[in-house]
Amino acid sequence: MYFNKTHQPENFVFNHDKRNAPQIAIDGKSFRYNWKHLGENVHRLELRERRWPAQHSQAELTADFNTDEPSSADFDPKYGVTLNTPDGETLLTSEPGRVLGVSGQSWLMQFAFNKDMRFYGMGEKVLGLELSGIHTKFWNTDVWADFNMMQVIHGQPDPMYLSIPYLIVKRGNDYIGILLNNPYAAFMSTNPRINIAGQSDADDDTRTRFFVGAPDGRPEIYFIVGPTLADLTRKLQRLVGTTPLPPLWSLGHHQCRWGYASFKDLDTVDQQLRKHKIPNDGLWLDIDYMTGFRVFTWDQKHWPRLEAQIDKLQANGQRVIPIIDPGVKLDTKYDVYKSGKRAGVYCKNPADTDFVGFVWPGTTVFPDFSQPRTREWWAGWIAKAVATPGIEGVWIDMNDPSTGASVNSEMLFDDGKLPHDAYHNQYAFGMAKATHEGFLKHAPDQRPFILTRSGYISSSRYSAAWTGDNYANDHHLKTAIPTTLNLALSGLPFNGPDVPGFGGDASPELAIAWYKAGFLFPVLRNHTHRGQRHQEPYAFNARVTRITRHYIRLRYKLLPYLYNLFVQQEAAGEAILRPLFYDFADKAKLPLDRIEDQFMVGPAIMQAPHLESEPAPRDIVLPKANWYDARTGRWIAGDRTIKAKPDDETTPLFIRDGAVIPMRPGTPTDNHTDLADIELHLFLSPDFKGKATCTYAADDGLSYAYQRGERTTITLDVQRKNNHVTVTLRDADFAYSKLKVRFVTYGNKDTITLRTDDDQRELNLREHRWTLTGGKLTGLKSAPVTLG
Ligand code: NBV
Repeated sequence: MYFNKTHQPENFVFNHDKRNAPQIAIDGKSFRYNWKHLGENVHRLELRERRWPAQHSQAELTADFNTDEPSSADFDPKYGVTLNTPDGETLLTSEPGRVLGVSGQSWLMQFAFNKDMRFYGMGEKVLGLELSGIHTKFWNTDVWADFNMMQVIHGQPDPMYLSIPYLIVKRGNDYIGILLNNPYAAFMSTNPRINIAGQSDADDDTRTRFFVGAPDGRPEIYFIVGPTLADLTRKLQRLVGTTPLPPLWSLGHHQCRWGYASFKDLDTVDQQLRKHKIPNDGLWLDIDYMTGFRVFTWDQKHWPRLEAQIDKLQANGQRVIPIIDPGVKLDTKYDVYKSGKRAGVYCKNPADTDFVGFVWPGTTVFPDFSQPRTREWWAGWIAKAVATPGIEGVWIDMNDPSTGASVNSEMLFDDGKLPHDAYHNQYAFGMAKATHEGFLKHAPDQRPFILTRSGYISSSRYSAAWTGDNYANDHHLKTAIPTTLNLALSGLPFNGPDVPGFGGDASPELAIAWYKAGFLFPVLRNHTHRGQRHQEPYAFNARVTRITRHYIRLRYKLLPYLYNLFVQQEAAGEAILRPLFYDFADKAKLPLDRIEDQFMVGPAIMQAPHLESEPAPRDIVLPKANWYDARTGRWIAGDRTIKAKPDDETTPLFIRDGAVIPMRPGTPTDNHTDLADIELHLFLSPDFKGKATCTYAADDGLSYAYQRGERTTITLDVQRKNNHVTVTLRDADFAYSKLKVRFVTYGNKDTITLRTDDDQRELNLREHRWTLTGGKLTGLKSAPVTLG
């Protein structure tokens, strides 16, 4: 397949219908259409015609929107779509006379382009944050196998492992989203210049349009009017499925390496991490643990006494997370192969035998996850594999699917009836869903952690994603931020890159820069290619150990905050990492629309890291607010750009005025986080007016008991008047447990009154010094108060 050529409207025939026509007519064929307002300004357009007999997408969409909220959009066969703001301002229209085009099995919709449009989303792309002027495909690749290594290391390979055909169009501070529920190699073009062999000076007469489409598959398109980016993201997330609350331990630091060859290696990592008091939650096993790379086997020779060994690690607080590849070795003596053969679960080829590819174990067959019976069979093997105590998560790889030297077009689905292209992009989604089923089969009340390489629309329901095989260089460090942000805006917030780069050797400076930039990414996993230098946080030198440890500890200190962002994600679809224009209005005076080296972690924290291994001074845009500069402990005014100089220990990190941030007490040196034992940091500047509100939830961090009501939730209103801070507790429910809380405030003469329903008391405050990003901060801290 060509990755850099896409369908062009010039080769399509378009409809020319009258207003209100009951059907769309193209080239003598009649297309039935259905335009439906699903509620809350979310709309679905479906087209039916004989050439697309069935819907092949298995994405799990939930159209659970409030239909009382009016729509500000419309569809008509002559004029196509019109998407307005709720106030009636037009944001998007189809291009007149070019509403819908078809060309054989392919279809596309074309829209009028306006210069003020900005584009985002598109799932996993390494093309930067703002996506104007590109044409791109949605086709899961195995990046290192499908692209030239120079492009992998220094360039922008496209498409990547994970496909979500979703486009965000921004106009000023209004946003719309277009989601194609289509598993084929969908395509999008955001008004690129004509480009011939990399030269872009051809006569350019096409730049009035942008379009989206697919080479096959029944058209089903969702049009969402934000109006804000936060509204839009919440709606998309509810449509495709929010991320189920993950186990708390999955949000910790994880240590991986392709090449850990025995339990001795894992013990060494565990000992080193404990020796250096670096909190860590997961020790990851790459393919080295299997017998001849056969999935669902353990190499007893190099990994003897499995249960006892994992038990020992578990006693030290570590969880072991093995890799699982989908390919099953074609070996008639191998149980897994034999049972799959008996159950008839493998993909077929056109010759009606099992499709064979070449992966780690050699000749390999592939479970056909499009089939419920295959998922059931797979879930059975997963349930067995994770029955070993201490295994509460797995890592699913090579599910693009990667088939080595075999062309994957010959890998068919649904007993050979479904062409490869109809399921390719969904393969990892089916694998994650089946893996999830397996976990629940074994332990129905335990939240599993599944990390996937590839994915599709709705992958959020079953797995987190890491962004695949990156490289230890400045280029990959820089692209990691826009990639994770666009993934979050596309409905997959639980993601992150390999830190400090999978391929190549990170220099000590680069490792520090990666940790400073990535320590609050939703997934934080240190991973390295076999044969490269060891890149564990303690493996460089004392300076790297000290600095990376500081940031890992800071992540653990902020875990109650991070966890609560996930609570909000599950409940309302709120993004976790997000670009600045998610929380702040974009203004001509201080444009935010292309800032891809700064990001918000939830609504309260902004990072602006130095993204080089030789850090250089940089500009930081401070959106309109007061900001607490965590390096100096001073409040500074926003709505301007400031200069920042790099220094060894610190990273630019700012807290927004009015933030109430739940944290772990003290300096975490291990991974024992108790969500019911916290500090609440009240970041209220002397100028703070009004009321800050914070809702905090605590539960066991492990099971589904919270869904049965076993959760503690409090809401606090916080006000400041000069040096006096009043904290009012309301809407409290202590169904999980009481809360032990210490309050921290940042004015050095502050007093705090705590009001609850039946009590009002002044808190005793003592000076509190601590380190946030390297600089020493001084605040006032109360003794623990028990709520509930
Ligand atoms: O299993 C080996 C690697 C793994 O470490 C990596 O994280 C995956 O993305 N795997 C790919 C297979 C081969 C990589 C060249």
